[in-house]
Amino acid sequence: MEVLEPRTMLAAVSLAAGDLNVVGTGIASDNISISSSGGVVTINDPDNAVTANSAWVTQVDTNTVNVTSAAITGELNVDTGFGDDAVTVSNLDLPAASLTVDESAESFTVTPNAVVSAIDGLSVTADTVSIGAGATLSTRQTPGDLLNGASSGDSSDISISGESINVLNGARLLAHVEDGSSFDAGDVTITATNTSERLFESPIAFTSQDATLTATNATIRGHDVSLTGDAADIHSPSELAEFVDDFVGQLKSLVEQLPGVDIPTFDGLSLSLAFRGSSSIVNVNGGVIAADGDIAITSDSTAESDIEATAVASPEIPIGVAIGFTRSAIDSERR
Ligand SMILES: [Ca+2]
Ligand SMILES: [Ca+2]
Repeated sequence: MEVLEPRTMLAAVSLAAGDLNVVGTGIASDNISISSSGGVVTINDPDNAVTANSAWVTQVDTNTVNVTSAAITGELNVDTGFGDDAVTVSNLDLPAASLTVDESAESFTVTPNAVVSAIDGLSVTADTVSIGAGATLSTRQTPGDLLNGASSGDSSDISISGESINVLNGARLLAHVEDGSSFDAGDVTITATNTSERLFESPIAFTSQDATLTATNATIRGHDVSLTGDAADIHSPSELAEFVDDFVGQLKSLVEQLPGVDIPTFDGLSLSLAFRGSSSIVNVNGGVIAADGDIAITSDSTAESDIEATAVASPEIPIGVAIGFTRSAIDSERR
């Protein structure tokens, strides 16, 4: 009987120079939740151990640590590393810090009706971002109501980027100051982007690179407010040629499955066929977008398909087919 070696998969939380660093397990899938109550920030991962790794961080149980929020005077950084990682934020008050979630997170979720306040800024990058219905993200400094209270200091920037971003019904992103304030508003920048270069999965494949930003009945206020969708499909033809060489033996049966391609009578052929697409959609349904600077809503997509056939079994019949789709849409409905 094989005995598995014990493995240590720990997330670690440490405070250094005012920065609270939440470092995930590395390759394991982290499932980190962050919240605060009564001036204490709690970090929990129900799936992995979380260890207190410095002074000011208190071990609560195997999966949970606490930190006094006033001790966090720089950034609260979340770095989840490799693996399919989730970061979830519910009610969170950072009265002296910013929140930064880097691109190592696959998903970032704010729970419905949560209030997340970080006066030094909010910066989130994840493949999928979901801001729950009725939730508030704020960088405002105000003793009053986060929407209508008078500012007591500058507001910081809110930046959110990902492949799929969904601001659910009635959520609010607030980086403004009130009219006539002597303080400055922050910018709100939301960018749905998908422009990475990908490998081909097979010589005959449809792959699409999509970026989607949806905001439903959202309130978004700041200095400059921008909502952007940007998708581009990029590849290098040399990659494709290698795959075609590998798959050439299977091409005949694949070609026979394609409607409108009438070449099954050839025993040997080389075919490279790729459908490439990209779409970028920005969808704003209702709500209020207000800026004392500029408002920009843009959507852009490009697809490239410049492949070439490599003739292997039948040099006289090289076939190359490339089809590129591109779709770019802005759907904005103001009430
Ligand atoms: Ca991880
Ligand atoms: Ca990851």
